[in-house]
Amino acid sequence: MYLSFRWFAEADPISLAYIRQIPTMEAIVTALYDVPASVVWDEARLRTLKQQIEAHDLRFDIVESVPVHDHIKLGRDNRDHLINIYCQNIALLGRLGVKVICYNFMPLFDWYRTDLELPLTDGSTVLSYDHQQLEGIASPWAVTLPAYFPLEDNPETLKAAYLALSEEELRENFRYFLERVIPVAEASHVVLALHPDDPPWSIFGLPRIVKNEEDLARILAMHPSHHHGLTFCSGSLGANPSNDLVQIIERFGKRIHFVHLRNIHTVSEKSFHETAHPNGAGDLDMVALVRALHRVGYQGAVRPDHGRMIWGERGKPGYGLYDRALGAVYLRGIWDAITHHR
Ligand code: DNO
Repeated sequence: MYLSFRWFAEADPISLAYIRQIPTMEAIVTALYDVPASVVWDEARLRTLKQQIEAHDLRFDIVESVPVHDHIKLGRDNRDHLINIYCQNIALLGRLGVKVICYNFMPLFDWYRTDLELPLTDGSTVLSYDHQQLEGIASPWAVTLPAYFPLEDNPETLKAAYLALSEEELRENFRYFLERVIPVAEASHVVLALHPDDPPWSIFGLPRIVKNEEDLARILAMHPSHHHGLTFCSGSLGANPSNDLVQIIERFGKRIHFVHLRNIHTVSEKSFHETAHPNGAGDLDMVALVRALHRVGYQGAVRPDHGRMIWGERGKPGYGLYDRALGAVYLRGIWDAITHHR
């Protein structure tokens, strides 16, 4: 594995110079976050981004995400046009040397939390999710999380359309998308890495199709190409304690193209909060996950996913510098302990 770090470019209070100082950090994970899903990305802007990253001796080889337009997920009549734009973005990123595109197929919302600043007893704050609280939320759009792309439709209209869509229909719309983008990914030497649903269950009554091992198996069976793969995200899948994360890594290892590692603590059913990365800080066994990744021969990027806000840092919820840097070094330490032979 090698280390990578998510950076929100000009919208990020953290500088590349600081990220560079995290020991053994190799790559930046980013995107053009202000561009809606119906638009082909600007090549000049991407080239500038790449130069900036490389000027700090880091690589620009992972994009997270290229957003999938809601009309594609809904299977609307204009989907071929929008898929074509998606294909143009894949080809463009491939030309720029990007190797991995992380994306998701979650209706309307990307990830979701009900509290962005839950205080822990150590004085830090974390992101948390409580399903009961979610059900009482008057406006789902009151919570703004990092990495949401601009919506191009009225959200209530979209929500109503999704509520009428079954999981089976959403899955078929995913298959339709996949059959058209995978050949382009192959020709562009880019692998696509589908991110699981976060949290891994239906929210606001919307269908979700990437929640557990069975979903992942179905999805991978839709297309045999190596370019159709997964982002393994411990915090997303791990929020459902019946997901066996080690088993998921072992079963789908060859199709895992990108890894997000973070820890969480489950408070009660469908209620959890994030924690620092190490074993013991949360319920997930990070050491077992890294060992499993090593066993399946994983060679791609790992990024320390969300961290706590510590040491007085202010910034994007979950995406501060300090705790993610601690997480990075911890994960790297586990990897070294497994792989280092004198
Ligand atoms: C949250 C992230 C997600 C992820 C997308 C991938 O922190 O893990 O926003 O980037 O779901 O498309």
